[in-house]
Amino acid sequence: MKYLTTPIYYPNDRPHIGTAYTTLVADAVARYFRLKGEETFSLTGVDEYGLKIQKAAEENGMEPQDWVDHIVGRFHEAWELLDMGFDGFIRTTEERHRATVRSLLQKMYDNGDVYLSRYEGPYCVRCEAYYIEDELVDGNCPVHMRPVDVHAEENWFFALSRYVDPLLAHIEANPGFITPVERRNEVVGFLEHGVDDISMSRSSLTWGIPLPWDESQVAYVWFDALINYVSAAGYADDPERFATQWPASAHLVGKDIIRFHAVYWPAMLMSAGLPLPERIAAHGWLLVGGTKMSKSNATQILPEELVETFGADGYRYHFLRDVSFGPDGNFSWEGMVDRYNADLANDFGNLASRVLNLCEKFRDGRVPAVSPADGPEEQPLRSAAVEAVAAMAEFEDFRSKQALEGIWLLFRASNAYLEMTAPWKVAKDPDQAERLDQILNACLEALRIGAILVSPVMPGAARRLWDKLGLPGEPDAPAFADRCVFGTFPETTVHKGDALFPRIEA
Ligand code: ME8
Repeated sequence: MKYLTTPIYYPNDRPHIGTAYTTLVADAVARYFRLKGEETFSLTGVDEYGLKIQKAAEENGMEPQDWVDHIVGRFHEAWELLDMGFDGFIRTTEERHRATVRSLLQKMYDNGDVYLSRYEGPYCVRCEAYYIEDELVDGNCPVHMRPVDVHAEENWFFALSRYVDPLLAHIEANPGFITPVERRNEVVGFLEHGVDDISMSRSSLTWGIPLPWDESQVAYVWFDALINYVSAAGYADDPERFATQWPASAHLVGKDIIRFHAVYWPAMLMSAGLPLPERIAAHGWLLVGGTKMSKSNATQILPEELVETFGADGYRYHFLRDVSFGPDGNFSWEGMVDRYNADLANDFGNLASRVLNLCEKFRDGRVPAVSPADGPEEQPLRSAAVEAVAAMAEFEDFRSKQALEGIWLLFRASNAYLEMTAPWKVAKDPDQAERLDQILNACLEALRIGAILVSPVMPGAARRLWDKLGLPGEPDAPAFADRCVFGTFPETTVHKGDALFPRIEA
């Protein structure tokens, strides 16, 4: 079973294109695994406790529970708008999560890894994280570059330092545990530098999950949030599913939260006696005008602003094609328009309209199921189909850009094939009727394969093209490799209809 997760986002505001990026990669990769025929569970959700949310509620004059109940709808709306097909959505205020958190924390306590101590130090509420003085930049939080608070409390501490050696050993033995390698090195460096035990509870806060052994304190929000991955896999409410679903195949996260996922979380799991996730895959930041796109800055862009112009498929294509998973990526409106027009309106959309137009014009939309020729003209098309199918494996490593580059070889080869075989000329010669059928059949077959291959990235466009091709069933049915062998396109009634991707004027 493939189990993929996104971070659970803070519902202190609505989702922006940065939040949507991780969610999108997870959704596309989960769709890829389903298309491959693997049993898959994809998870997203919201992180509803903690000081940050309590403050957001106060600022809006609401009780925290009312606030999160109100704002969670924005996440559902955004994910629906972007055609995200998640199997699970978790809210940390759910009972299944509360029960799981209490059970896991109790295990850590019983294991002798938890003790009472006094904490005093800098705290960034936006990060919901403690820092040590050395990490501050001019006294500011290194992520948000804003002043930190000083927190002083008697708290429960987790003996994180005990897990440094086992963790380093695990990272050493499992080179794919933290990717990409830059993040792995960062984590190893952090661990080797010496790690302090960390406070895992709050006495001054009520908006959280009470510790089972000391109800006067609530769990520090990260000690509750990380456990969502286990709660959503059925730990408390569906042990049978939990047995097949845990450990997760991959936690997808932004690089801002790598330490929580690659240090705290595995240590917590070791302490609670649960297996570790197979992989923590971190991506870079989405930058707008060179700075990190975030909830608090003025450059915030919301998905709906882009979907209005580019549609959900255009949105999904752009971010999956242009932002590599790993390094930071820059967003620009101009770049998005150029990419859309070049790849979607031209290469893909235009190909579909030209082919469907020829089928309507010369064959009334019904092309006989003649087996496509296998001559020198067809060779590049056939090899491109094989390469495009092979490129799908790039999704295994979240390399959607490389997968899409591979798929585009097929569309480019199809366009070249059209130019070379010039069916509009062939149609003028009645003696060449069968050759025309062969050419059109080959083009339709390329489109059929293309529709299947783009379905993880553009489920809507894949479906629309499938309907235009008059094909039965679904483009995203399982076992794509078998379904993408270049063969004979069946005799269906095809129709051109509206453009798949209308051109956008800059
Ligand atoms: O950190 N570029 O929630 P959060 C790319 N609740 N990705 C971005 C981004 C950007 N500019 N801005 C945000 C939390 N993200 C915790 C997580 S998990 C147990 C708890 C994405 O709402 C990226 O995935 O601040 C980042 O890690 C996440 O949003 C942070 O979301």
